[in-house]
Amino acid sequence: MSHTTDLIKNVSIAGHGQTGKTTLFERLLFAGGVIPRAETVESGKTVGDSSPEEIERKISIHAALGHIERNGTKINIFDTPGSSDFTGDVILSFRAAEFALLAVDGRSGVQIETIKLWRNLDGRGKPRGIFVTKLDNDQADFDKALADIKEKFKVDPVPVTLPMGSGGAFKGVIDVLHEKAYFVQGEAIEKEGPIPDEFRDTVAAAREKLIEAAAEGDDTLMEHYIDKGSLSPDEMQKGLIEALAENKYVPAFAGAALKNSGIVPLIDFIADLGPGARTAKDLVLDAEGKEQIVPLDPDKPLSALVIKTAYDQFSGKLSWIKIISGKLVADSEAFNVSEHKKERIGKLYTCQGKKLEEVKELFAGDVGIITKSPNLKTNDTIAAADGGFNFVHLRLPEPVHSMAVNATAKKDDDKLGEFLVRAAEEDKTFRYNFNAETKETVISGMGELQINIILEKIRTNQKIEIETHVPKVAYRETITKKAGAEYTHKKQTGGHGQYGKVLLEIAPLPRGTNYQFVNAIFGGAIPKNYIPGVEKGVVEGMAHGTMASYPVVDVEVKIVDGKYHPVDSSELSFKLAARNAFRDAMRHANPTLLEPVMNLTVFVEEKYLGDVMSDLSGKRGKILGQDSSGGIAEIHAEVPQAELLRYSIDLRSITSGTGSFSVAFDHYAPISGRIADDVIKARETFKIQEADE
Ligand SMILES: Nc1nc2c(ncn2[C@@H]2O[C@H](COP(=O)(O)OP(=O)(O)OP(=O)(O)O)[C@@H](O)[C@H]2O)c(=O)[nH]1
Ligand SMILES: [Mg+2]
Repeated sequence: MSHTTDLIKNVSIAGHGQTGKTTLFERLLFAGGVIPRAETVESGKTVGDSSPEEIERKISIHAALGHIERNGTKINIFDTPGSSDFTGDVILSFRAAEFALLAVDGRSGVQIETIKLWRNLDGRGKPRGIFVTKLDNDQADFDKALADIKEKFKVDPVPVTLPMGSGGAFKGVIDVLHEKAYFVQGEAIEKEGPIPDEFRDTVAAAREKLIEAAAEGDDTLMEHYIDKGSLSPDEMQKGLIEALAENKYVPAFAGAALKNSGIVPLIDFIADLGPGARTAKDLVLDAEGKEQIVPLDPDKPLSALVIKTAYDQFSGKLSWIKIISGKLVADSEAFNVSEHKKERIGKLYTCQGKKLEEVKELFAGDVGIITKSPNLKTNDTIAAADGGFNFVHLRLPEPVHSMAVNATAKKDDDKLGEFLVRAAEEDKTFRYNFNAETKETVISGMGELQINIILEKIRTNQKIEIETHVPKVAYRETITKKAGAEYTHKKQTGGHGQYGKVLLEIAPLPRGTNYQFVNAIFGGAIPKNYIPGVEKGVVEGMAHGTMASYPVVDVEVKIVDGKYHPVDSSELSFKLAARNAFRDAMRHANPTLLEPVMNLTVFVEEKYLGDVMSDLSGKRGKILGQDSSGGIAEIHAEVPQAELLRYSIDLRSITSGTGSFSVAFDHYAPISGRIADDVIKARETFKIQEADE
C-alpha cells in the first residue's frame, strides 16, 4: 500500500556499536505487527541483520529498512550499523530520515560513536532523540545516562518515558506524556496499566519538563504557559511537534528492547509528535552548479535520489530511492538526470528487511526500492524531466585504511576488477584504485573490519585466490644544494654518429613546486630544436632518482651550455646527454629522500590520551594540538605515512576499539639516517624483484 506525504515519517536508529539498535528495530517491527515473533541477534534471524556476514558476526554491517504503521502513518525505520567502519550507511540514513534516534546503552552511557554521530546530526540541524536501552542490565542507570548526555552535549534531554526500576528489578516504563505505565510481559508486547504510586512524583516532575519543552515550541504557547502555569493536552502536543521539528529539544526514552520494553510509547511518540516527511529538505546543484536547499514537496514534478545500492542473493540489484518531490509511479518512464538518459521504471517496492513488497507508487517523503535497473547508481538523480538540477552527492569521510591486493592468477584479474566495482557501488566509503607508480591495486575504506569483510567475500563468495600486502609508500627524492654537471653523449657507429653535450645546473625549489625547466642557452650553443630533447632527458632522469630510484621533485633544472654537431646531433643524443647530466648533477647536490607526511586527527576517550600520545611520538609524530571536552579528546598531529599504514589496527588495540581517526596527505618531508637507509634497502630488494619479473 502506498502512503501520501503527510502520512510518512522516516526514522534512523543509530548509535555506538552493540547498543541494541537491531534489537530495538526488531521489537518495533514486532510491536507494529509486522512480524509474528521477535528474534534475537544471536539467533541470526532478525530482520535487521540478514546478510550472511551479519549473521556470522552478529553485528550490523549494512543499513536495513523496514516500516510500521500507526494510525495510518507509515513510519520507515532504518537500522544502521554501529561500527565506524560502516558509517557510510549511517550517514545515508541521516540524509533520508527526518528524525534520528540514538541508541545509548544504559550502562555505558555516551560512547565515542554517539559523539561522532551527534556531531554529524548537528551539522545537519537534524532533530534527534535518545533511546536509553538495556535498562534491565545490572548497573544500568537512566538518569546517569541522561546526565552524561547533558555533560557531553550541553543539552538537557527531556524524558518522554521513565524506567520503573532497573537491573533485575526493572519492571517497565512510564509514558510521561500520556501518564500510563507499560509493564514487561516476557516475550509478549508490553502491557499498559496505571502508574504505580511510588513513581507519581517523578512523573509529575518529568511532565513539568515536557510542558516547558512544548512551550518553547512557539511564542503564543510560551505566553499561555507563563500566564496559566500550564498547557492543555492539545497545546502540549502542538508545542512538542513544533519544537522537535525545529530541533529545540531532545526527547529521551527509557527501555530494554530485548524485553520489549519502551517500544509502544516510543511508536506512539514518533507517530504523533515525530517530525514528518514534509519537514525534510535536501540539497541540489542547480543548472549553474550552485548548491540550493530544496524543500520536500509532493506537489512539484517528480524528483528522487538513489540513496543506496545493494546486491541481494535472491532479488539481485536493489536501488534504494528517496522521493523528494512529486511521486514515482510503477511502469512509467522518468529521466536519470545524472546520466541524461531515460530510465524505464518497472516495479516498485517497499521492504521489511530483505522482504520486498510491491507498491504502485511512492510519494514524496517515502523511501522505496527499484530492482534490477542496470543503469541506476547511488547518488543518481531521477526526475520527471532531464536537466535543471542534480542532487548533491552524499558527503562521506575519506578512507583511513588501505590494503594492496592482487589476484594470484592473472586470469582472475577481470573478475576481481568487476567485484571491486560492485563493492564500491554498494558502499561508497569503499574505494579501489590502481596506483600506476607502485603498480598496485589499493583498496581502502573506513577500517580493518570493512576491508577484511571485502577480502573474505573475494575469497569465499567469488572464489578468487588473492594476495594482500601493506601498500607501498610513495617516497620521493630531492636535492638540498646547487650543483652542476656536464655530460657528452657521443657514439660513433659507422655512418651517422650521435653527439650532444649539455651543461646543467640544478637547484632546490620550495617543497611542493615539483619541477621547473629553464633554458639559459645563449648564442645557439644548442640549437632551439634540440631543447625539447634536453627537457625530455631531464624529465626521464627525474623519474628515477639516484638514491632509491624514486621520482625526483622540487628541482629547478637550468640548461646553461652545450655543444652540437651539425651532422651527428639529434634529439635522442641530447635526451641521453641531459638524462645523464641530470643524474651526475643530482649526485653532487646532496640528495635526500622525502616521505609523505599525513595530517592526522585522532578522536579518543580521555583516559586513552596518554597512550595515544606516546604511541604517536613512537611513530615520529609531531603533535600540533589537542582539544578535550566532555571526556573526549581530539588530537591533531603530523605523522609520516609509513607509520600510519596499520594505524587503524594500532589505535583499536590501544583504545579497545573505541578510538577513531581521519587522515589526509599534508606534505613531503626529508628523512635521513637509519630511516632513510631502511627505505633504500627495502627498495633494493624491490628492484631486484622487478628485474626478475
Ligand atoms: N540485556 C539486554 N540486552 C540487550 C538489549 N538489547 C540488546 N541486547 C543485546 O545486546 C547485544 C547487541 O544487540 P544488537 O541489537 O545487535 O546491537 P546493535 O546496536 O544493533 O549492534 P551493531 O549493529 O553491531 O552496532 C545483543 O547480544 C543483544 O541481545 C536489552 O534491552 N537488554
Ligand atoms: Mg545492529
